[in-house]
Amino acid sequence: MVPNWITQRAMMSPHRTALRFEGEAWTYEQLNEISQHYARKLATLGIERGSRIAIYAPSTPSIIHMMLACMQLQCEMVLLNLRLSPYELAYQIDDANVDAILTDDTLCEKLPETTVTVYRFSAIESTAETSLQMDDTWDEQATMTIMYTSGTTGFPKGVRQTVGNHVAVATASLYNTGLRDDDAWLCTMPLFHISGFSMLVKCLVQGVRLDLYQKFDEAVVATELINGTVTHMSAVAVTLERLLTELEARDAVVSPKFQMILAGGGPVPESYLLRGFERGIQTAQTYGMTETSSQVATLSSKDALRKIGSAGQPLFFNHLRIDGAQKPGDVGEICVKSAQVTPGYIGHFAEHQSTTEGWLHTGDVGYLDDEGYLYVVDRRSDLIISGGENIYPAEIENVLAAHPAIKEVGVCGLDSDEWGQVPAAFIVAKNEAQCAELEAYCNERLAHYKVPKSFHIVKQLPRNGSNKLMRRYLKDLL
Ligand code: S0N
Ligand code: AMP
Ligand code: MG
Ligand code: MG
Repeated sequence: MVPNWITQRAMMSPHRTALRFEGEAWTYEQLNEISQHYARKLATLGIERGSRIAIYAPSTPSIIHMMLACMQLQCEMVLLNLRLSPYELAYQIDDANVDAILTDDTLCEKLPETTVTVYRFSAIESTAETSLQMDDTWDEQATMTIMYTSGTTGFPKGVRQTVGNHVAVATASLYNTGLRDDDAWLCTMPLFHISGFSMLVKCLVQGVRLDLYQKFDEAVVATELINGTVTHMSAVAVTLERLLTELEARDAVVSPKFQMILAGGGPVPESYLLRGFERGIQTAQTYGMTETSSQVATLSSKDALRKIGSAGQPLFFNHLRIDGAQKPGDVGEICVKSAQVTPGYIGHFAEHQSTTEGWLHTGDVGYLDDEGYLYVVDRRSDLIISGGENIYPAEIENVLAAHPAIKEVGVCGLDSDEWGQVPAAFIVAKNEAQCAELEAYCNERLAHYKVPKSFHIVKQLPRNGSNKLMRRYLKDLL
């Protein structure tokens, strides 16, 4: 059992600012009251402990209020990625077998047709409250969030993150970053990813402020850092680079009050870390994933230069191992054992074990040096990471293979200055295939970041002796 974070935090630091958004602010006491108010409205709609509720909304205070209300009720929240196409949303809504969908009024039209009841935030607002006492404690084993992450087969898997998983990260990260009462996290990362949601959890559990933004805007972020209004933020390589370029253009350094950027979600070029130092920024490279409820290893600032390029030592309560490694420096699959690791999946993948003898096999390749610092050298096989969003080639191949003009298709990632990597499609055509037509076909069915940036008509695809597509040789066809 763990205490109800929201009521516990409101009891311990009622008047401390919890959340800021576009000039408005809420204390912990206010967030507690608001969350209970919405929990009682949701209860009137039949939502109760254990209900599985999809949430589809942008990063504004409303989504925080709804998430906290769902926490109060101990619901399972399925957090839907705003960039998905209606087809992709429909798959997740169906796979998760949700009891209801909560959505921001502005996004209602973007939802696919569904038999599931959709409640707009405005409709929830005008619902009467049911009298209800909030639980003082929460079940550690209970699933709090479900986030879909793409898989090698092209079918996304709903990853469960329990109350205990989230507490474990918030605790472990404290040992790494330390904490002062006046710390504040700037959050531009999507709340539907663990990168963003874990910030909300840290802020509640640790009692620090969350400054929320609906979108990443480098000009706004640079100003906040220069003014020292926040102390921490998270970034992926793309947003870090945009921020650095902005600071360089202004010839500015950040305030000494600003402590660090947590950068991960994919490889972070060393040159960005060095450019950050020039601007007074400590950038802590971090390694983690949806299945580990966020960071499992992070480089502390004292090691920033000495160990540049490393994702750091494991956070204290985590155990890392390189599969098959005999000695430091041996490269192999990164395995993680900790209280942060998901207990498993839902829906189609409910029967899949997430761990073997307690170890999560991440699929990522790396090594530990002689002091136990992690170096990630390669991502999970075939995974493309574009601007921090994961794409598996099979997702795109499955869509294109259904197009009448296509006989065979293979997708791989190509390096991109803008996004790190972008997908490219290689096609053996049955008959005349127009690339613009194929692009439109993908645009309708896939999140836009998954739509191949280039289509290449080829005579044949590289295959091995057993006729298996060898994606790593696709680039050679260019
Ligand atoms: C990079 C971002 C901010 C780009 O979004 P932006 O600039 O707001 O784009 P839009 O204006 O919405 O759209 C403009 C056009 O750009 C296309 N587009 C948008 N994003 C991408 C993309 N990623 N790749 C390719 N194209 C993209 C749009 O489609 C649009 O074009 P059209 O008009 O044609 O549709 C945004 O992508 C972003 O926020 N990325 C980050 C996502 C993220 O959070 N990833 C991390 C996921 N991983 C984890 O959560 C695990 C690791 C982790 O927890 C972590 C990660 C980092 C730091 C800390 C942690 C931690 O451990 O705590
Ligand atoms: P996700 O499934 O969206 O949670 O993405 C997690 C994946 O991002 C990991 O499995 C890695 O492939 C990649 N990743 C995360 N952090 C790093 C890092 N520091 N360096 C390289 N790749 C990373
Ligand atoms: Mg993912
Ligand atoms: Mg933009």
